[in-house]
Amino acid sequence: MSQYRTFTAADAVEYARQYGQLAEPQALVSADEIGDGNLNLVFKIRDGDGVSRVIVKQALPYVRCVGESWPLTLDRARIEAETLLIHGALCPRHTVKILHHDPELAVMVQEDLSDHHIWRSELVKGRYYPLAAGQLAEYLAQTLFHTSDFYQTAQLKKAEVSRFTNPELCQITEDLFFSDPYQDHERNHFDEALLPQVLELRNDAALKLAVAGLKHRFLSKAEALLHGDIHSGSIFVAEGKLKAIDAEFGFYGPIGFDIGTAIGNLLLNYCGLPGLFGPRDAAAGREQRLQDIRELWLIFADRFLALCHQHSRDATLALPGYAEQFLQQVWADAVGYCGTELIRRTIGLAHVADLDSITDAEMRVECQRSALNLGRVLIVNAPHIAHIDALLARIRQHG
Ligand code: SR1
Ligand code: MG
Repeated sequence: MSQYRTFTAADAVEYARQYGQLAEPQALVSADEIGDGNLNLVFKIRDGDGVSRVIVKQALPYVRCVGESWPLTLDRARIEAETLLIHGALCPRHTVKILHHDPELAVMVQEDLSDHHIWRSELVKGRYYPLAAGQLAEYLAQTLFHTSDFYQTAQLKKAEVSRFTNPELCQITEDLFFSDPYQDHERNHFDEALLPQVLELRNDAALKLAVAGLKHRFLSKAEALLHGDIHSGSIFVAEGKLKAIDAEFGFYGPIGFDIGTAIGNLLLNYCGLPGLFGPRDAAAGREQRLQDIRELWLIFADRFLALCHQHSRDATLALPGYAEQFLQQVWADAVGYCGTELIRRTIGLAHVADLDSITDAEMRVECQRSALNLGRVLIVNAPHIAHIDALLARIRQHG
């Protein structure tokens, strides 16, 4: 029986030899720890020519970006592997392949994606992947429809909700998205110049009421097995290809949360582009982001509805018109959650390079202001932003 221990590079090589499903496992000779996320160890396992062949990922018993003072369940590694295995079965083209996992060691072996790049890093460099938004929409439609009540039987769905109950990781989201940014909290950090706007957010009663509703729906709407953290740093892209990774926040939650997180990260890039490239050179990229967002929603809605019409197994939910009505609620949730992502990534614990890597301090603050302003507008007005073109109009007006 395996017992948890934190892997060294040598342990990771040995593990990859055993479980990496390679024809010549002894060809694996070295490992680099390359984890730059907030939570885990990630080893690239290389052969004698230095070529990366497989990835070994291990959860640490604490939050890596904070340290041992913030302990965190190792069960997240099981949840991540099992979520990716399910998502991989439903949408193999756009989900990283899990070759092996061990819940006790909190470790998994994944396919190597060295020929891909993290989407956020590419967006920050101004590189455009025209198919990515549509591919992400396909991933979201397939995974969210097939794990929803439209498709799963009520009995199985309830068992799955229990298997994917993820209280500690959900609490991180509950705190970081819906609480910290709206109060004085030691986890928050932001430029002093933003303080007046931050204080306005904390005193905005209508905003806080809308955020309470979003938090309540996050806590209670078990609609589908979400990725739970589908930002542009959890997505690998290459020309014509896209793969989702990093699903440790997976749980049964509101479908609009995944959609809103995805759109929110494209919008963070939209807000940051003038600071990254200068206002004039940013115009084309900003237009691309708006088209990405339009495509993401329209393709998701089209695919999700087609799946409902063709494959719904619940006779009551298959009633003509019900899927359309349901999708309208998903849309309203998505707009609201998108707003919370904009705000928490600007003033909360976990920031993004789209804003924070802007070198000119004044421009950086200006871009952060626009992200905060847009986030507030979207949260407060979500119920009145009826469709994608109304959203794009609001973004053009406030972003
Ligand atoms: C303490 S974890 C901070 C953030 O990193 C993850 O990627 C999630 O987005 C989480 O909110
Ligand atoms: Mg992650």
